[in-house]
Amino acid sequence: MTDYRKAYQAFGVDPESAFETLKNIPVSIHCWQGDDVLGFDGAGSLSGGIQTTGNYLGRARNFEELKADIREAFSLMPGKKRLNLHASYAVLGADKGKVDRDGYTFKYFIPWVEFAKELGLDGIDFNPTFFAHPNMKDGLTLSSPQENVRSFWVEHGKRCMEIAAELGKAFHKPCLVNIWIPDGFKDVPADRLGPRLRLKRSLDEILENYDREWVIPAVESKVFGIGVESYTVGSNEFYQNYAAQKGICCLLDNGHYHPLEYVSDKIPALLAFYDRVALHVTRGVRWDSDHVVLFEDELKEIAKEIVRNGATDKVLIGLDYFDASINRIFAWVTGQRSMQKALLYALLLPNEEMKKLQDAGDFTALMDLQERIKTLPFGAAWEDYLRREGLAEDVLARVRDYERTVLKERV
Ligand code: RNT
Ligand code: ZN
Repeated sequence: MTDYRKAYQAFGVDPESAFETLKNIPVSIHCWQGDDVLGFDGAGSLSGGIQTTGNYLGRARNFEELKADIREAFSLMPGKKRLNLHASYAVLGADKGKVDRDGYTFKYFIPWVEFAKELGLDGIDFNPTFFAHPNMKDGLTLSSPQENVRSFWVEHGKRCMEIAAELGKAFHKPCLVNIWIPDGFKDVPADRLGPRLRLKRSLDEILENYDREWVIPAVESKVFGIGVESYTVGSNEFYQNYAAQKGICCLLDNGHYHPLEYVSDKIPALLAFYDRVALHVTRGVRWDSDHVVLFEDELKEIAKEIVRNGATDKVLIGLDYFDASINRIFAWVTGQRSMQKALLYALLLPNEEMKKLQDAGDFTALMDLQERIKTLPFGAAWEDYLRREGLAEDVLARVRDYERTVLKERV
């Protein structure tokens, strides 16, 4: 028995069962880290208050390149993986330019299903793409006062619900459909209620008739975006009330709140009311900057709330970051590994013991325990987990190799 196990066992923690649990927690990995969120359906640049910065070599420019990069990145990621797709990644083939987002069907995603099956993934999650498209008018989509604009996006939402049902069936696992819209205003609005009532109506229409067995709808709120600083239609209160009333899911993106609000605290608040909570795990630096997820304090707190509330099957974990200033494969893998690390860290805590101390009001002993476990040999446990997954810590060497042989050719 290696030493790290003894160290954990002294605190009543069994690393073996932690590894076993971790292996079975799915993490949904976003496809959009590979190509700076551009997709395949014609958007030349991003819009809607989100931004990818940097110009690192090797951006995936098409389906084949993105598949190759996903294959490489996923081969370096431990644990159970799902793929998170945006509608803008439809593989349109000869229909490109002929069919718009309100006409997308499952057939444009069959190549993704085949690919995900080839990689042995747990399933695919899905997102309608309400940005980077000429039909965003005055920055609005589902909340637009122009009926032709609003109904175009409602149709897009409906198509996505239909596609998601097929994706769920294809893997026999429900597909999370996350609705995020960029709608908002740069400056002081004259009407804050009207757009929200229109958004409510649009969502009602999208959700009129979806497959409850295979689709899990979620709504993602936001506090503000670049260029839409003054008002966001889909705010936290709006979506939380909407989700509660409709019996759907809230998706919490930890870049979407005031910097002093913590998603780690919101998870248990929602678990008191909802069967499921979905996450976009990201790292905001001063704003919703979507930096690569790192093994930091708030990530650990988020993981603790998932693990110690017995919520590993209630919290649907998805990743959402995009960095174009460093090697994109490295960014992808580092973020996913950080999530896995945080989950392992949380699984290796004497959670029951700590709860008991809290309930007994022994905050002195609790502080003592919380501080002592911080210096346990976590690195050795992590390495052992990686080894069991057939992996090692040396991501950089592999990534550099791929950069030399594949990414550098993309000019
Ligand atoms: C934007 C939201 C949204 C997007 C992705 C691409 O602020 O976080 O989830 O990042 O859908
Ligand atoms: Zn997000």
